[in-house]
Amino acid sequence: MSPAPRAGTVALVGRPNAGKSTLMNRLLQEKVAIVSDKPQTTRHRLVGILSSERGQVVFYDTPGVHRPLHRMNKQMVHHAGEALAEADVVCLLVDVSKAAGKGDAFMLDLVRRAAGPKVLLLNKIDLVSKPSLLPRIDHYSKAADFREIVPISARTGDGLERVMEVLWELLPEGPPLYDPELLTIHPERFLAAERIREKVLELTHEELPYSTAVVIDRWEDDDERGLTRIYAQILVERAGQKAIVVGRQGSMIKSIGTAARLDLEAFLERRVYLDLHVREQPGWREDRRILADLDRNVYTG
Ligand SMILES: Nc1nc2c(ncn2[C@@H]2O[C@H](COP(=O)(O)OP(=O)(O)OP(=O)(O)O)[C@@H](O)[C@H]2O)c(=O)[nH]1
Ligand SMILES: [Mg+2]
Repeated sequence: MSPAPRAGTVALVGRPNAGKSTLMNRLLQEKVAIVSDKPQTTRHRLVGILSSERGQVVFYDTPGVHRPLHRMNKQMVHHAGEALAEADVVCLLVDVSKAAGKGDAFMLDLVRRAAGPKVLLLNKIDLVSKPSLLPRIDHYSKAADFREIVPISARTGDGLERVMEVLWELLPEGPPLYDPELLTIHPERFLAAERIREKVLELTHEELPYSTAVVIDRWEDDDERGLTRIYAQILVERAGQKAIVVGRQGSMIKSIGTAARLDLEAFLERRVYLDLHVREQPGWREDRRILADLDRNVYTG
């Protein structure tokens, strides 16, 4: 007899850049969350749904926990805290290629307070030697009550079978929470805006990745021509930032636009006309209304 199906929520939490979004995408075998080499990429609680004959795992990919300096960042950290408190199982991801610091101690403290079972995922083992993991494992096994400590590489897939095994064992028995056909609950518009933001993150540096947001203004499906027209704005905070995103004779915005359009065409499986406009919006990261608008798009189309 096959075991009773299981279903529940799993929060992926950790410091910025630990590899949470990479891990969720890898486990889902689909790109739901955008990924970048800059910290603070994920800004909301993202839902990724994995359904199989064993049941359903609903992943919460969360913003990396950091010391928030803007209203937006406070919200980010709040989203992570909420996911942590609500999930059936908490997975703490740690980047083992970096030395543990104060931020890690703070993160451990948050995780320790979660009620449900906790699992520690030591990520990026492709970057370090195996023996160097041993003192880390020893440290964390004393620091919190982890049901399991699994060394993984979200990039290569190393250790992920074990992760799934552990999660299935820890999740409660029960029916699926969502339609098993669903991969995520986020509307296409939000996922498209994120993909555009991913290209901004990829192609810009310094403070720009932190101070940009993407807003979709208009979305027109032209079924006759098999084309979707997307009009989007890239918000920046200052005139100098706008100049960088636009680039010399528009070269940067053109590169962002081309990369984003190709990605959107593959994602939407149709031709895309993408119109990008850079808008200076001083202090948007503090602006309640703008933040609320950005937030709303995450869950409703
Ligand atoms: N070498 C290596 N790189 C990894 C691995 N997992 C993630 N990365 C890289 O680490 C960087 C951060 O990955 P993300 O998945 O965006 O990290 P995150 O934890 O979601 O980050 P935030 O959303 O900013 O909190 C990216 O450049 C990834 O390609 C891994 O196992 N090995
Ligand atoms: Mg992320």
